[in-house]
Amino acid sequence: MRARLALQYAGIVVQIHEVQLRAKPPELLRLSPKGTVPVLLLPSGEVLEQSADIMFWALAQADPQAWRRPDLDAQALPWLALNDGPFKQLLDRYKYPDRHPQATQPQWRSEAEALMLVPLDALLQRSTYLLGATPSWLDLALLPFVRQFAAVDAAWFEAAPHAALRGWLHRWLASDLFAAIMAKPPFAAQSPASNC
Ligand SMILES: N[C@@H](CCC(=O)N[C@@H](CS)C(=O)NCC(=O)O)C(=O)O
Repeated sequence: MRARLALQYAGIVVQIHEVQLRAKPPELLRLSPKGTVPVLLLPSGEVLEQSADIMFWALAQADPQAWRRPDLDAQALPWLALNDGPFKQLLDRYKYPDRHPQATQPQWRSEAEALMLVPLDALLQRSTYLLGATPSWLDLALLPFVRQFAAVDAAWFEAAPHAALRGWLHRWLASDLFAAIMAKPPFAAQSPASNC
């Protein structure tokens, strides 16, 4: 989703091939044997197989509102590492507690809350977006994961003491950019809105 958000923001038209993760097409595995999505094949033949790399590539093509400003990376990259590492792991455990019986679902949630939700909420109590008054690539990079987290138990997230984070998420989910990437291309199978 962060890749689609960045491509849409940068105005880059791509041919979207939706894949069923339980039946990965041979072409995907030929381009990227690791078998995860998103994968972007460039006209040059170069293959980008990490969502963050696709996001940065898109912003290098066009960044009309300067969402990647040189001074930001130093602040933003540690958050990306925290999100894609420990937070994503806790999110998976919170989503699928049966696969991770070492702790209960509320315990995984509390760990994730302390690690990520509380610090992000603190940032957003100080500014409208994660790194200031205007959006940056970090908002795009983290949004899909906070959205997934909120969706596990929406009632809990709506009542949790993270009002600034909730407001930020709601603003993004109500944005034209988000609506644009969630719109299904005409030929796509009507599968439920994915989290990827
Ligand atoms: N580090 C990769 C992770 C991508 C990833 O895990 N994608 C999921 C979908 S959201 C996937 O393809 N899962 C299928 C699998 O792991 O087999 C990235 O950021 O692009």
